[in-house]
Amino acid sequence: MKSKIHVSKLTQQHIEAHNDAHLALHKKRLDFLTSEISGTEDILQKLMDFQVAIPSWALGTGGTRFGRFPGGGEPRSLEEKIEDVGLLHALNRSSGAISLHIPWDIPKDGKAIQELAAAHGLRFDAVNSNTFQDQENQALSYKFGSLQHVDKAVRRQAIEHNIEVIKYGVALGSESLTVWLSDGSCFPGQLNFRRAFQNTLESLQEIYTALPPHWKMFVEYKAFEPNFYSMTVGDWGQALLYANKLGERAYTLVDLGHHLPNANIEQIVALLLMEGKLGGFHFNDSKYGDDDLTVGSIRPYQLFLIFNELVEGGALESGIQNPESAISLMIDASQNVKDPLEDLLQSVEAIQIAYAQALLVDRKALNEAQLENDAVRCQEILQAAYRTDVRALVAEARLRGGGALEPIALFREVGIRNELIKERGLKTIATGL
Ligand SMILES: [Mn+2]
Repeated sequence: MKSKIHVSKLTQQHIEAHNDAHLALHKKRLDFLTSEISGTEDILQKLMDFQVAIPSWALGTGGTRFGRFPGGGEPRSLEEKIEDVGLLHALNRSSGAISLHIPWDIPKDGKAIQELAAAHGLRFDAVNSNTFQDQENQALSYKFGSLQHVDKAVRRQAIEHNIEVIKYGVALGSESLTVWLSDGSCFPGQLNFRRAFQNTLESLQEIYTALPPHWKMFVEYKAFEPNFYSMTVGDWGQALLYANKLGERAYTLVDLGHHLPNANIEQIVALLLMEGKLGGFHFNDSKYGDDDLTVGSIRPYQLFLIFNELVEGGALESGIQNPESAISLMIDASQNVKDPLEDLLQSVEAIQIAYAQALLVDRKALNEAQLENDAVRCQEILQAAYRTDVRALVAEARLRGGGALEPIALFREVGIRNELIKERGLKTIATGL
């Protein structure tokens, strides 16, 4: 697991000195936890194997339609984005993948970029196409949709873009394409629903046909925004329809922020998993809509319940044994008020905590209680796991992997943001939304 640290701002010595300083307290916490629970070695191994992909578009501050407030030292190029993800991975040893967005991150030299990523211990997760914006020099507009468009020429342009994204992905060693469409309508009657669906399906079929044999396609759904009356891939039912019609290498992708309020996401996850159509996640958190907040910051119990379903369905273990069947785990968040790198460290840790807690659930006892319709005991079993403080286990997994006991504390101790600002400048703006 240990790979050489390639980040100039953070050295092996920084990590070792930090860990030495925090070791005594960590040991105390870990000893207490291991005396309370069983199977810690198994959980530790699973945590060490567990990797979450970082999106290239979350490394700078995001913004809203009202404005954007860059925090300084944002990556100016794809190389610097890879350096930032390498930094996160060196700190937590669980951010070993990066997900790119085209055309924001077009690699000029695929081989060189792949080598740079490998030097940081990173691989390329899904590549993402973008037909929700018009790019400079683009012949036709996506104002009224892309793959659904009434004009065949617009659909053709959007299909070609997706095929181009696949080619960039192939050059980097990526093995999946995520398609998120903003297509839909803002007013009743604006769109013929069935025609929009059929056009979208036919367009997706052409893209699917262009996938290399071992590639997967992820169809991401979203309930509303930017279209506010209908979305052509609006929920998991529609995404599943497309995925089923496309073929066995097409899957749905669950973005936690893309549901109507109070949707039971864990149930959606369980059923998609049962159907073999759960391709992956975009993790984030929200209170109102697609808020793109730090994972686990608002509804950590929901996150735990989702991981409970993943563990129950064996989704994460089968991926380790058989990478072909692995579920893609990606973060899709955006920050306006936090340092984006600190935010990502928090997000990855929240995911690891939810995973570790889900591994603690006494599944045999839960199954028995379910069969006896003992709702009280079912809740006790789930919440006993959820209320266990597993942070020492997650820290131990980081320590064993060569990372830092307290990644955010070390990030601040070393003054990494200031180093990035010195090198890149205060007024840099990373590509993205
Ligand atoms: Mn997403």
